[in-house]
Amino acid sequence: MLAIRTSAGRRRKAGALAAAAVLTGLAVPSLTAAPAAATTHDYDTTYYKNAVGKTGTALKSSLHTIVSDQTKISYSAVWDALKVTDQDPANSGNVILLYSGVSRSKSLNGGDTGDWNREHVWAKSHGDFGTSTGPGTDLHHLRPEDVQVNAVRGNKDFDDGGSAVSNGGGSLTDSDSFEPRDAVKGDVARMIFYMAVRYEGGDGWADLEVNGSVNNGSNPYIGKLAVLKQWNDEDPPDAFEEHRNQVVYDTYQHNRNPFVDHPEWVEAIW
Ligand SMILES: [Ca+2]
Ligand SMILES: [Ca+2]
Ligand SMILES: [Ca+2]
Repeated sequence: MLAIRTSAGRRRKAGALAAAAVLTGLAVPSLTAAPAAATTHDYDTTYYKNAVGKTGTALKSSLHTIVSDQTKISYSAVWDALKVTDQDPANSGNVILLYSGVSRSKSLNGGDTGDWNREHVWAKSHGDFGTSTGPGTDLHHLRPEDVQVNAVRGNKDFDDGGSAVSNGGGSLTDSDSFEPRDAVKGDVARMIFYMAVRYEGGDGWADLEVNGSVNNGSNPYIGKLAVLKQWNDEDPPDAFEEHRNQVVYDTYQHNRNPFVDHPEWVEAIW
């Protein structure tokens, strides 16, 4: 079986068609735009032992149990954590801002124009969880973002379309939705799917779920499901996203985003 090993130890099995093409000397079809292929991962026999082989609600339930075993951090501790998880690989003094793609000094965290702040990719009003320790401080969906771009995203749901966001790196928005730049579309989708699995109505928090709507308001939902699934396929995990997942696991929360390790589990559940 052909396998391509990625930076974080993920192995992607190439399809039979690609294998046959290699054997006969034909061009190998691109795999990048196809739905996420089945993968194996270094954590399959340990962390994901009870989830591997399951699908649907059984997989979702198993992953919920696995990722709910975590360390939680305070909202003030999120500042310093983001300076590590989202450090610019090319400049250790900077972080990469999620939607704008800008590299900005770690020291410019704050609330003024030109600063970066803590973006809740799962907008905290959707389920009204605020910033007390819990979903509002979960690093798996918190990213540095420019203060003004963050304000433009606000609490909008995710969907394709709109006009360009000023300094948004190619992100688009309209009255009821936000479309991140292409390079982080999959990151955003996998963060949303993580939150839907991690928060199932226990611990006093709302049951967060993905639906097909925009204008979800303060309901504990974020849309649109079909668009987020497409973004997961179009933008597979890269080295930055995989490294970030590992740092959150090793250093802060000791839980993983399963959809960064196994993007095909999105389709297996939804
Ligand atoms: Ca819209
Ligand atoms: Ca990406
Ligand atoms: Ca849920």
